[in-house]
Amino acid sequence: MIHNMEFETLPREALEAIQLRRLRATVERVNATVPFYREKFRQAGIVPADIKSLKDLQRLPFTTKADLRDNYPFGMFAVPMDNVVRIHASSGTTGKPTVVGYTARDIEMWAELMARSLAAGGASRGDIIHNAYGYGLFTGGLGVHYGAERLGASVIPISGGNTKRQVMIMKDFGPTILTCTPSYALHLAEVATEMGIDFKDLRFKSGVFGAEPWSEGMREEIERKLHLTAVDIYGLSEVIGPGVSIECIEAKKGLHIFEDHFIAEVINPETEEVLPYGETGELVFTSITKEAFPIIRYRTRDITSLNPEPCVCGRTLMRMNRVSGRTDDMLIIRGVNVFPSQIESVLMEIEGVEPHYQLVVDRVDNLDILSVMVEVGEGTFSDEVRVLQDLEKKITKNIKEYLGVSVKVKLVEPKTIARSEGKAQRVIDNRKL
Ligand code: DLL
Repeated sequence: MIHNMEFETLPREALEAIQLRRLRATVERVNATVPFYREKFRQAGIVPADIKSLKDLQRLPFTTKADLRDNYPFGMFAVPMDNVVRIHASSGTTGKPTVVGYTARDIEMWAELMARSLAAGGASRGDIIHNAYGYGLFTGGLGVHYGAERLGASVIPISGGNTKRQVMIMKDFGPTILTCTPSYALHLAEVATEMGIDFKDLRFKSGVFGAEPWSEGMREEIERKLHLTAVDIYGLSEVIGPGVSIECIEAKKGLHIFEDHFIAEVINPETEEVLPYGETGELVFTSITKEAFPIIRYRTRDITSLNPEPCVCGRTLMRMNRVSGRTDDMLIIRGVNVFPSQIESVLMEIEGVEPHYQLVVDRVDNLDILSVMVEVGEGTFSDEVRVLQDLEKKITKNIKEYLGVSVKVKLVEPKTIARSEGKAQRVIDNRKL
């Protein structure tokens, strides 16, 4: 269902007029209130009045994660702390977290976008939302929570972890919508099975899964094991949190970007040139309505492409394709670029393999060696050694064939790869140690 009929179905021209007006106001405001942007604009020789068309966005400098670190914790805020009602932070793998702030109006806007997202994912008033995204500094839990309330649905603020208890509550409360990371969804299914509970007997209709990359094959696996329709939700703390874009349940083909609040571009990460629709590169976002933490041309490091074609659902909002990985996740194995999600796609095609895997990267004599640890099903594991050896060979061969890279495949026993309650750790990189 379309939550905001007016803004989600605007004709392009009307949408662009709104974008330009909001972009100009944002640039004006950050120039006046955030020393970092004022200085960046000065260095680029740009004044806010130079932004006369949407194309002029390309004249503005990019903002990077390093810029946010340099201004840690509150240096990028565009309002006095008196007006900040919420703070979130994203942990990241190294160093200090990235800190973001929200005014009361930002929270309102975010709740509206999350209500739109949940509606696109099949939720409405009367639904019970089992929200297993983590509550805390992470934006997932509270983001979904406010959206669910805005929609008028009932929300179970279960957060992540304590999985057995989650399953009991699912059985007793009869939630109809599941929200969590795709990896945790699979873990929930696994624990339910151990407890003798079949998702077939639960009431779930759909799940809104995101916060980490996942493949089409993983979607099929989740839909089969959890007996629900799985949609992809995308977002990042720096832009707002979850609710930047979402698949519609009607098409499940690309994520509609809430363009009345965020302008998306895709660039070549090396040359920084803006790429035409359809071409794959790094996603860049500019927020055009946020008050406390506006962001100009933020380089997300996420890799995708944009699709402006109309969608069957009736939304006119442009779609981005599923994020296949991050520029900083890319492994270069003997000269070949590989993303963990590509390995996942190959694994998911193979019979007998479970959706639990981990990639280990080592550097030996200046060469990156990639080991793929993957779990096999109980049935397969009890088979003869020869069967396992054949499976191992098959995986190695398929990865070589599809991705052009030689890897070491190691089959491991069921349930030996650590399960995640939030974002799964798919890569163990021993090169930095
Ligand atoms: O993960 C916000 C979120 C919460 C999104 C709940 C969806 C659901 P961060 O912790 O700041 O925010 O991490 C943002 O996670 O730049 C992507 O690399 C990755 N990511 C988020 N959603 C997806 C997705 C939240 N659907 C970073 N597919 C982003 C692939 C995703 N990657």
